[in-house]
Amino acid sequence: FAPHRLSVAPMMDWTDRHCRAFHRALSGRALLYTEMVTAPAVIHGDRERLLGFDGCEHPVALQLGGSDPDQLAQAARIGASFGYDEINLNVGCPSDRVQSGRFGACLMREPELVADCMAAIAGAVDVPATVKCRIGVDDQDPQLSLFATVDACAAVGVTTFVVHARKAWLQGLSPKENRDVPPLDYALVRQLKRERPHLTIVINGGITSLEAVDAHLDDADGVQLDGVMLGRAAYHEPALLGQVDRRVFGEATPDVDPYQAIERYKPYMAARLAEGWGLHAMTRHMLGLMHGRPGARSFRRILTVEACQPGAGLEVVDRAVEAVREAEARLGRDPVETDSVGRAA
Ligand code: FMN
Repeated sequence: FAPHRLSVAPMMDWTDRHCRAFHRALSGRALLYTEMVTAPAVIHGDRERLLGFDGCEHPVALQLGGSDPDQLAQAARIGASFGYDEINLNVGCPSDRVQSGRFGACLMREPELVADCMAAIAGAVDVPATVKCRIGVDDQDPQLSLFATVDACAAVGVTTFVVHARKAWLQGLSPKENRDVPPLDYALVRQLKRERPHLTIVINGGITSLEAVDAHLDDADGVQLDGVMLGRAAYHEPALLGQVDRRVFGEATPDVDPYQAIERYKPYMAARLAEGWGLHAMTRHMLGLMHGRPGARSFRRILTVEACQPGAGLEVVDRAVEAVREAEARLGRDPVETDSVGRAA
């Protein structure tokens, strides 16, 4: 059992509990990460709101932000008591808010502090304590900064590292630009695995298709990476996840198509609606599900506009699905009528 073989990245404002439950409707095996939650928020904030999740989400990892070992230990303990399967430390987020709190990517400059934090987390919980990091920041030499962070953490017993294979440039780039502009260095991540073969190394950054996932997991150069983490691709084209149990984890199960995923997600949505959640809180994560299919635009529009109306229920989801089925049927009858975004082809 290799839970890290395919994971969905922590994404602030995106991978909330509803999103994770939806992704779980597509894949039983992918490891799902929460958004980053800061250690002080876990300790002092509304824990149920920040940490509550549904049992269907397992395996699910809690990502913490912070740089105070005692606080992180306390937050990790609380996370473990909620039932998270892994506690992950964010050593990659470049936002100003995070830098001023001295955590996230700027910790790439302080490997010993990261190791202290990881020792504190690992000492507080029985579940795995893992790191998600960049290869370096600013003018650091990534050959040195990546190995320094990994080796310091490995020395205190950390065995699993997710590496976003680019630097963060902490001056002058927005967090969004920091996910695209600094160049990717996949070769360095493979080098890390080659030189530290006993560690579990997961690669992340700019991986947009299952063909690319296969290529990263291939051991063509004698290096066998342990896993791939997908961020934006999994969010914008979640149908990808419907193939990963078979294709990446080697399960004998058939793929889950988007229609089946919606049916599987419905009981979760019904339960949350009954608790008073708005439909849109759940459907907003589904907008890309029909990506590439005729009717995808109508699907998105119905789930965006109608799902926001007060009292909107699952009938809105049914209407959105129907719009895709109708467009597919129309296209079947007249293949030149429309393309995937509804334009005349
Ligand atoms: N990375 C984190 O470690 N913690 C976060 O909370 C976090 N929030 C993100 C929010 C958004 C909207 C996006 C797009 C990315 C975020 N990231 C965060 C970075 C992703 O986890 C991932 O490392 C990055 O998007 C690169 O992977 P990708 O190219 O597959 O998207």
